[in-house]
Amino acid sequence: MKIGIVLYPTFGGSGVVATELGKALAAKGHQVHFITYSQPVRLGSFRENIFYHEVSITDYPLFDFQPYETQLASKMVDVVKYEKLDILHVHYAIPHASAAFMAQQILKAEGIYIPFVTTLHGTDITLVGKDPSFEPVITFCINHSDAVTTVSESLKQDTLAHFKVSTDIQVIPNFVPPSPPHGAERAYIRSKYAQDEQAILCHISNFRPVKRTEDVIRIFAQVRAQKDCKLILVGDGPDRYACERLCRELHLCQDVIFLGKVRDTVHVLEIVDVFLLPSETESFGLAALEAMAVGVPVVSSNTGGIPEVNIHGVSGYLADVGQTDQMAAYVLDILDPANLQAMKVGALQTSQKFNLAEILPQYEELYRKLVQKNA
Ligand code: GMT
Repeated sequence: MKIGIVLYPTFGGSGVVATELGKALAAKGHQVHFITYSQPVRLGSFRENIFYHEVSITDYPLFDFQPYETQLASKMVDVVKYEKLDILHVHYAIPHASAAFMAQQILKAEGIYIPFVTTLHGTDITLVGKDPSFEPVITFCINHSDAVTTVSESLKQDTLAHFKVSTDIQVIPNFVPPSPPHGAERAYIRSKYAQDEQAILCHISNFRPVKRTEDVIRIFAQVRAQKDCKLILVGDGPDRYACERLCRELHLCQDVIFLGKVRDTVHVLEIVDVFLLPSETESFGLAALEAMAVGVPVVSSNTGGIPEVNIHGVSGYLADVGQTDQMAAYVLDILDPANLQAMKVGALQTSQKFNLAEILPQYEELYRKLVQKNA
């Protein structure tokens, strides 16, 4: 099939999933056309069957706000028409699904029918979507997509609760692609950040308030009081400065490493012992799954879709949002040499449910059904 994928090209989970999905489809022989405003972070170098179409944004002095949605819709029309795409898959409701609908209508007027799948990733529904000013557009887009998927059952229920949905929603969970282990290099890299006897805790996010990154520092402070350890923080965003300040206040600076944005987070995850995700809400928690997939247990909050990914007592532990004492106690429990190995195995095994090999055919099947229906 010839598949167009529309995504946010940044470090966010939705962009990561969309990019990895496209790469996996291309590896299976489908022709994949990414359509967005800059090269997706995880796209990597030249690969067979992958094409990238950049939406250029006009910098015209009349516009205070650039009409990205219109330019995106025009680009979709162009790519569908001239690359002869069979289907569009848009990640995130606004403005991708609304632009897809517009493109579909334009093409219909020219006698071309292009079905589009909308995948909801969470923030489009749980945060942005709750802003009533977006509600009519999001509801319309959901109900006029040829198919809608969510990345967790929890997000499906949230969508049904917040919008008047008249279409079926299929849950297709996120996945992690297999990654070759680093072996000997891993020990060398680890030695640059911690002594052998020190544990390494880790958190990866965009440091937005929903991630509760200051909780990460507070959990670490409590663990650090009982056990020699380091904390590696990956990512950047609005709450980073508050975290740096908190580290100074709590005299933790020598043990907390802020790496900033990192492209291949798997290499960081390979050297850590416990991953922390104390978010206010998460539709899925891709970062936690990525940690589990390299055998790193997770201590997280228990909201949204996280309990569908992190299984309490198996792949890590869950606690109520803000319960940093409880989370710190769980970290210490995992780091106990009597438990660590079993938890690592539990994390790895649990992650296998989200193997690429399990998830990819679900998208292919969905595309096939829609393409056949519209043939
Ligand atoms: O979490 C973010 O701020 C980024 C956001 C996004 O839209 O990329 O992540 C959402 O989608 C990810 C991929 O499906 C999920 O793993 C995250 O849980 C979800 N974030 C939230 O629901 C807050």
